[in-house]
Amino acid sequence: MKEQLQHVKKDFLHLVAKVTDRDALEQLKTEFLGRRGKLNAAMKDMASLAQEERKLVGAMVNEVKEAIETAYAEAIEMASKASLASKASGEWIDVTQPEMTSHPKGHLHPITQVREDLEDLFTSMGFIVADGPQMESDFFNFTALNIPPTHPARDMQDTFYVKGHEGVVMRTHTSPVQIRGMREYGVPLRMIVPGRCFRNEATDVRHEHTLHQIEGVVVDRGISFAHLKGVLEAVGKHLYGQETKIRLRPKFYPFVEPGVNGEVTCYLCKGDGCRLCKKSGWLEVFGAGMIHPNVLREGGVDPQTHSGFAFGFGLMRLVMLKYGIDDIRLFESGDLRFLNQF
Ligand code: FA5
Repeated sequence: MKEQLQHVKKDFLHLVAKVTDRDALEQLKTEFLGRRGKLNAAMKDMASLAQEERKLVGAMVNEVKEAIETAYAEAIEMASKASLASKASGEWIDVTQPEMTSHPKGHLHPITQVREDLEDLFTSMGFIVADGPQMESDFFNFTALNIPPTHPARDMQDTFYVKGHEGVVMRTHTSPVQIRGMREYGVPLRMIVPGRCFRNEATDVRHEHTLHQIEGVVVDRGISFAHLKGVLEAVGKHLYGQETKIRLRPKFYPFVEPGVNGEVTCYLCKGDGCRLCKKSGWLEVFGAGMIHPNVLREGGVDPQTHSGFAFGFGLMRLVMLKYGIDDIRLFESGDLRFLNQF
């Protein structure tokens, strides 16, 4: 049997040296190593050998198999190189052709740049970045946020309704994800939600029908208004410099209690009053407040044991303030004269 095995190896090495075509090489390998191949045929009496002898023959079988596989791999590599070389010999390069002009690289939209910068800031404070649907149910966008169908607060955020889909709207704010986030991740929760929103508005220099917001939500035991102020101050300083102060004044939002309107000291006049801040020294950038108990309940959180705050930044207005952009409609205009400045 040992002799037979040596023959198999010798035969293969002899034949493989003559073949240069990949298909023929594969066929040859099957002829030798396949189930009905020559190697298996040479091993057919192995079962009848004594144990010691079987061990020796087994080792030889492995050695023959390895030698065949190595020779096969080398032959395949040579066949591939040869086929590439023959292909290349049929091609040519015109060295007199002018150099290909490189394609100009694009860059991130200013809204994306500021959004990513804020995502970094919030994740460094332990927040997760979550997402929610832009086509939202009327329930999550309004009703679950304490704005039932007959509530006058619905008029403040008129939206687009989806034809043929009763009870579906284009979301007017990122606040529905407050509830979705609590349901999905439970408590304690530290989350921001950047995203597109839509409002049925007459557009002007400060209003767009498609706008970007960043929602922030923190829910845990013992969360207070002081925590909210601390986080908002950190954002204000990050965006507009260390000397920035924030001011919170009462404002009604049905889904928070108490609710506030948040302003930062004008970065242009440092609070003295100028054209940008309409002489007030303050710039309005967000809505915020302590999450209403009804909203916590909708999120599956017990208001007896947990409390939380939420805020919503108008991302476009933040970017306008940062770069001194005076017309919000430029963002979605696709005008390269505007975009190339960032
Ligand atoms: C809200 O949308 C609340 N969901 C914010 C909030 C979240 C309050 C959590 C309390 C707790 P408001 O309608 O004020 O609030 O909008 C928030 C910000 O979105 C505004 O300050 C403004 O910067 C921006 N915004 C609103 N409407 C438009 C619009 N048509 N175009 C551009 N930005 C807008």
